[in-house]
Amino acid sequence: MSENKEYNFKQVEKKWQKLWNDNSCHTPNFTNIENKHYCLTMFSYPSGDKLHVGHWYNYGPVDTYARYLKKKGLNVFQPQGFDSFGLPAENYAIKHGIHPADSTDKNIAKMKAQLSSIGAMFDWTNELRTSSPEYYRWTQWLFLKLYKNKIAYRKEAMVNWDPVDQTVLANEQVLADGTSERSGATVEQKPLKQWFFKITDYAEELLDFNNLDWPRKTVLMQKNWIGKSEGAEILFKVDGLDLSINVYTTRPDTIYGSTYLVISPESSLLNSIVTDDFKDAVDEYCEKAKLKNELERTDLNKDKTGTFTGSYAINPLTDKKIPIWVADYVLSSYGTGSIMAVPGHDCRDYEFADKYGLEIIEVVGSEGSELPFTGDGLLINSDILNGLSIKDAKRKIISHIENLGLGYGKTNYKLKDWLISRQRYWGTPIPIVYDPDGNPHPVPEEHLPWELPDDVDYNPKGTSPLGSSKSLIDRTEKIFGKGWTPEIDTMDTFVCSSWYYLRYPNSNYTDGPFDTDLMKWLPVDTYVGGAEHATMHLLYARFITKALRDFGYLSFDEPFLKLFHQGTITKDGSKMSKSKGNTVSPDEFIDQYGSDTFRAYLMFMGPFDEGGDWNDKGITGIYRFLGKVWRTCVSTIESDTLSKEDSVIVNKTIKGVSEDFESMKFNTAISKLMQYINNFTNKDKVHISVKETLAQLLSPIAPHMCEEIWGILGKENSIFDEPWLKYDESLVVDDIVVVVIQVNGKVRGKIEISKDSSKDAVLGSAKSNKNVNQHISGKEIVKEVYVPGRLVNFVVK
Ligand code: ANZ
Repeated sequence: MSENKEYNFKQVEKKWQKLWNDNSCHTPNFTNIENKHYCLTMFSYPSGDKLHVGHWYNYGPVDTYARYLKKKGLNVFQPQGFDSFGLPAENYAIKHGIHPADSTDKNIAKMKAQLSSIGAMFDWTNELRTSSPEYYRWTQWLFLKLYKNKIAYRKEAMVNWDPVDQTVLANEQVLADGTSERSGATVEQKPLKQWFFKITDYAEELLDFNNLDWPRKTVLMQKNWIGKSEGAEILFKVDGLDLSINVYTTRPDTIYGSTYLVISPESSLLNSIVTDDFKDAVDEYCEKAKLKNELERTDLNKDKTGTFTGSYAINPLTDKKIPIWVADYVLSSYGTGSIMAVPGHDCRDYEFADKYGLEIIEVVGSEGSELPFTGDGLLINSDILNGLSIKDAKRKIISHIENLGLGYGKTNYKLKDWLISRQRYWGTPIPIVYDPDGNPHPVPEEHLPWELPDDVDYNPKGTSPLGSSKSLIDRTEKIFGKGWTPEIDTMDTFVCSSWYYLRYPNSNYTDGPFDTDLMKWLPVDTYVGGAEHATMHLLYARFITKALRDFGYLSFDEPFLKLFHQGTITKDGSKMSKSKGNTVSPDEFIDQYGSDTFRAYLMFMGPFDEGGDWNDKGITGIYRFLGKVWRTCVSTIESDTLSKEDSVIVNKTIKGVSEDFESMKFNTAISKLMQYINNFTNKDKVHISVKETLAQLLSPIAPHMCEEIWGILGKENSIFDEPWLKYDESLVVDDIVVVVIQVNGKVRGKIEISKDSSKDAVLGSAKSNKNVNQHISGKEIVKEVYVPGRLVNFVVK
């Protein structure tokens, strides 16, 4: 560290953090909408007591981007807050024996101090905490609006029950192997009365990503999650009964190949369909099915099971009697809960039919391929559909069954309504009370916030902790009357984060959830956070925005225009996270090398969207680099003139770094600045513009140091008020061009040459290109064509 003794990062960083704060540098001018840029990073859970390197990796680089945008002339708003309700905070509190409110406050205080050490442009005047009554009263307001508009509703449903955390989980919190994302326990199914938000009303609109600059992968994940499928519902009469079974199929074209029906074990039709002889076997089968979750039931690799009901249905097109089975590979929660099985063309049906000896009919020509054939082909064995393509056959059969009154075309979505009830303490109380007959009523707005009571044993016992609060029951009876009871579930924490971005522009607003005058600051222009939020938070936020728009509170359709996912920081190969216990604290590095060095090091680790495995070996390299920057800018004597050569370096670096910042390629921006400084470190004198350019380009990455350098260079304004540098086009034109080489008109290679190279030189290097050489060696070159700077063509015999 001796080389760097002139630069006292501790003093400088503290000094600027204080000055920036004292001068409210990070609160934008909220009245200037024209250049507004709302730059948001996903807020964090105060679940542990420390920010780790992974958090920094989200906040540091995004601040660099925000500072770059500010220098480009944008009026940047970068707020910060805490998603302080929810399981992580509650579990932490339980583990440490402290009330969640106290531990949350303490954790937030520590995290705030750490966040401040980043020296980011956070507008702390608009901080928010989702667990504060000033915030959650508006989460409750949101619930009431959804309730009034029939988007929030209550129903009994099978829910995912986590036996370790003793709570219901949303589908998204259950991993593909059927275990809980958080506790790792095998999730069970349990019936409970729950609150839901009807996100399915928005399924179609949520598939529209027009005008959004989002990662393709995330768009695809949301689309798959919503899972739109187009098909038909068709009625099959049950033989001998005055009853029909309605099936959902995406392949109505294959109806002539449907040789049996399957109904789900939960189907309410079962009782009427099962014949006496088969009742015991069916009952036993259905009991067993209860033990499996949806993922196990739909797993393609698992053995298919089922049992015959004793009844038959009539295939409405062939008039043939086909058996009705019950099997758990058919889910009650999708489509109509019953299917027409087509073993010739569906893998699950084929496996099932093969196992139980059911008839298999081929109805799509497979030209020798084995069954089940799921590809494209022409219809066979299908009467009126014979010879048609699948597409045409679908169209024809749908209109045919519609005409016969046997069914109709139908679109289905995999997306289910959002289950928001949690049987936990640390969350927003659901503002609902029940009259003595058990009917739900909304808590009138004048009673909001409907406060979370204190007199609660918050250790999980399998029922909602709020049920143990005497004060909550007393409050309810006092306001509503004797015999009235409160709802004791709290809301999923994802409800809190589904609207927080609306409140930030005025987080102290008391007349509503968000300051309507400031809604021009929305949508968020740049949103950065983890890709793991693709199907939960990011979908919920889109849904809530659309719902609030429909209720007349917002005039835009989407919350986040541009979305970026930072990569993941791993430690020894696995994701750095509190739950894995492999976190690394940034504090010691900041103490030893300073905040700027630490931030720059993180950004230098790899592409921002890829992340990387943490090790601290390279941090001294970055520390030395910043030391060089300091000495070059502060100690090197200034020369009067700027050579053409240096001017080219200056302009090319401005261009390159600007392009890198634009696409958040911070690691390559830093290497360009390293190359830049290497051009000047051995010179006795450098021109002032070399120094100024360096400080300017590096300022978003090392804000404290560059602000200090700016002052030393004699500037009175903040470097962040100084406009981003422009470059001189004429000085950045590359004199290297790529020439394509063809042999007999076919491209055989490419070479890079200097723009001014002579024809002979170009032809010489073209011939020595390895691949080209293979195509001309041993042959006679009859003609050599050269289009300067672009193309060479050798005509050979
Ligand atoms: C006949 C058929 C023939 C089917 C064929 C597929 C291929 P997606 O695309 O996922 O919507 N299905 C319908 N409801 C179901 C349920 N509740 N549980 C399990 N499977 C169900 O798939 C729809 C297809 O999945 C439907 O089309 C149905 O099988 C099955 F060659 O009907 B198909």
